[in-house]
Amino acid sequence: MFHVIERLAEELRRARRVTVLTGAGVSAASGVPTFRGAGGLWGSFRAEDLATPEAFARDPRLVWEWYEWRRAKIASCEPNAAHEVLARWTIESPHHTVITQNVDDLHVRAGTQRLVRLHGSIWELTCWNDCGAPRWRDERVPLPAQPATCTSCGGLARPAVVWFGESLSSDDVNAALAACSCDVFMTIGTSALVYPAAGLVQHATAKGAFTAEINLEVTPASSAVDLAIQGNAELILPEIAAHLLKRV
Ligand code: BV8
Repeated sequence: MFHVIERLAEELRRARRVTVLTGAGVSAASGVPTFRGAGGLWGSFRAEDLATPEAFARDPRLVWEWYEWRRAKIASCEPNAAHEVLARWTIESPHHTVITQNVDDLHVRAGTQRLVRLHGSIWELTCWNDCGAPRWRDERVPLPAQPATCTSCGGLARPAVVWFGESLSSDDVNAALAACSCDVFMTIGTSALVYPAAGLVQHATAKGAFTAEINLEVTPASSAVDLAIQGNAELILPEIAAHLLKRV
């Protein structure tokens, strides 16, 4: 393990621009269930049943129940060492960017600079009927009304997250693509199954980045990266940070 950590630390020492893509695995140590792991969020539900506009149109109350359950869970979670190291890197260097698929906002709470939240935030809501009201933040758990209502038109409100079959914001996609022009690209704690996020590692490779993965398991990205490290992000990232502090 030592040599892969040292190898990645070496690349990071030499790098000017570093971009990190994170998934649910970086929040696992904080107690936020992952989607597909054991005891994952989707264990008792199927994504198609819940994280889609069709599901919401069919049964907004059920979809809100799932989000309220997740909001309550996430409300009691704190950022872990993985979030802290990544946040520190973005504070120490203006050329470090974090792109996350997570909607738990733990990267925000850790103080991460230059954060691209590809799939939105579970703490933000927007009008289901597109009445024109800008999205708003409401961290109350539970929300005062079920299903939640729009603060502007009083109609149905929805979580301001990107569901399957919905396009991501072009600003976020462009920011993520721009960040792929980097020296080191790391994909951490994601099963690399959901697009377009999962396509970013190929984009970074095409831009000449050294690519690395940190994950507990082998994923479709593992064979595409230059260096695949198997382990816990909350343990490996602090180890890499410690190597970077060592005199070279
Ligand atoms: C789009 C937000 C254009 C909501 C999420 C058919 C119809 C329509 C679309 C498609 C289709 N077929 C394919 C698509 C595209 C689709 C897609 O990719 N589907 C997949 C399933 C094949 N993508 C989309 O629909 C996207 N939009 O393409 O728009 C378009 C428009 C119209 C029609 C077609 C295309 C939108 C995708 C966004 C979906 N929203 N979430 C919410 O969260 O409630 S996705 C959801 O999965 C999460 O956001 C999460 O980010 C994402 C990926 O999951 P992961 O983060 O990777 O988590 P997972 O549990 O899977 O893995 C955790 C990993 O961590 C594991 O590998 C584990 O080993 C590791 N781990 C665990 N602990 C640790 C660890 N690693 C390190 N340390 C640890 N301690």
